[in-house]
Amino acid sequence: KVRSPPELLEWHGRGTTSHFSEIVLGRCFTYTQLIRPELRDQDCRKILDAFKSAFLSKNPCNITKEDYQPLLKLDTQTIACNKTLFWSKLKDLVHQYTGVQQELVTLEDTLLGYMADRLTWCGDPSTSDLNYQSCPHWRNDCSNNPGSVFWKAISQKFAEAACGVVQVMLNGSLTEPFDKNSVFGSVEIFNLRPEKVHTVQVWVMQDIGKGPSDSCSGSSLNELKLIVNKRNMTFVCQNNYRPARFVQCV
Ligand code: 2NF
Repeated sequence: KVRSPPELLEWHGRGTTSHFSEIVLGRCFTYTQLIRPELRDQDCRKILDAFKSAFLSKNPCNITKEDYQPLLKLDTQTIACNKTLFWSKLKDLVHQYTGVQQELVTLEDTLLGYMADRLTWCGDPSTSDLNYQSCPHWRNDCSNNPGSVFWKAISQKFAEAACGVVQVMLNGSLTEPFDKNSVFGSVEIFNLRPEKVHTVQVWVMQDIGKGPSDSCSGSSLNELKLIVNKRNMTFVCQNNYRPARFVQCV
């Protein structure tokens, strides 16, 4: 296919990350050989093929969760109870915190989340190639694009697998720390299994230097509390959880 000049870009989002396949394959080997050697028998080429088959040669605005099922089936990783950490609007702080508190597992610490983090990818119905020029932007083009559907599908599976107490880190410097349109607020919270998850423990973290505020008593967190209680789980909320406060300072 001939490269289109920049003014004729099909979509408004950035194109597939250069060397996408090599990065995904390399990350898969890094993860399964070095980070979680108990997964060393996973077949990374098979995983990469299933990943690409989910979206190659397809309309990148018509991707469904089913497209990713073969990939999700290859991932057999389990996560211990009480170790799952969800987050919304606080990606950097969460990963700084899990850097020191290595027991906790975010989606980006699972095989599929680790492989895909910060990458973009899409295909095109008229070719079997990746589209390196542009991919649909989730707000400006379409929500059923390969990236958004992937994150929702693996977020759903991650939430369904959680058990015991789950932790959630939210951004207390926003007027709505709990955003019901976010992946956490629309997918993860509704896919926790109350038979397995007894408590949702929320840490609301404020930016350093902002005056004290009590987000846990605000209307946004109350909305989350109502959802959690209605689903028969216990809601616990803490403002500026101390152990995470320390990593904010460094
Ligand atoms: O990129 C990731 N690592 C990622 C993306 C989406 C969802 C991770 N998640 C999982 C994590 F495990 C968290 O528990 O969901 C939770 C965070 O998602 P959120 O939507 O609650 O939080 P945001 O900070 O609003 O979004 C996280 C990242 O995803 C992008 C957003 O730009 C940010 O970089 N994002 C959010 N919604 C969409 C969407 N519909 C999206 N990207 C594409 N399509």
